[in-house]
Amino acid sequence: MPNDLLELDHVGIAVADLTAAVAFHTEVLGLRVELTETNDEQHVTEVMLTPAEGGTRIQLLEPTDPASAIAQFLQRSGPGLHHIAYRVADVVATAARLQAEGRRVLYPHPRHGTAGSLINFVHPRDTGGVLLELVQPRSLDRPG
Ligand code: CMX
Ligand code: CO
Repeated sequence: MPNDLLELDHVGIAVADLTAAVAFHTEVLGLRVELTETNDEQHVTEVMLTPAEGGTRIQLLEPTDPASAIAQFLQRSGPGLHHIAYRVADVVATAARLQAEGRRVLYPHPRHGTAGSLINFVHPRDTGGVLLELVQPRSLDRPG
């Protein structure tokens, strides 16, 4: 059995109003904002939040471009659950393994994700309906 999906890194939620969504998650749910950043490759502004004892985080995603994946999702489905992200040690290797099994990996090469991570995605039609993100965190020997 493969064992390269190490942890659930985050759950991604598409939002139309980031300020309102952050207010709900902090003031009502009590999550703590870990970081806010704009990702120009993904055309999103995102806020990553952590529950009281840590663990899997929540990623709120607001589109910065009407043609982006998140903007299109909002148009079709409205705000809500968008993807789940697994942490991996080697995103190229895990993507290659899944692709070799005939699943559609969305990028030929990893792109930049949160906090200097490397990311790729597996198409929801090849995973039972859930968009999967693979996240290789930035390591100390791979700055930036
Ligand atoms: N979750 C589940 N199903 C989804 C979905 C989602 N997030 N987005 C689309 N789908 C479904 C649609 O409902 C549709 O289903 P049917 O075939 O049953 O009608 C199908 O997928 C459409 O597939 P498509 O036409 O190939 O693709 P879309 O234009 O809808 O785009 C996707 C979907 C996943 C290819 C696109 O969103 C994408 O490229 N995503 C990767 C990038 C991304 O999501 N970035 C934002 C997050 C950034 C981050 O986490 O850092
Ligand atoms: Co994500």
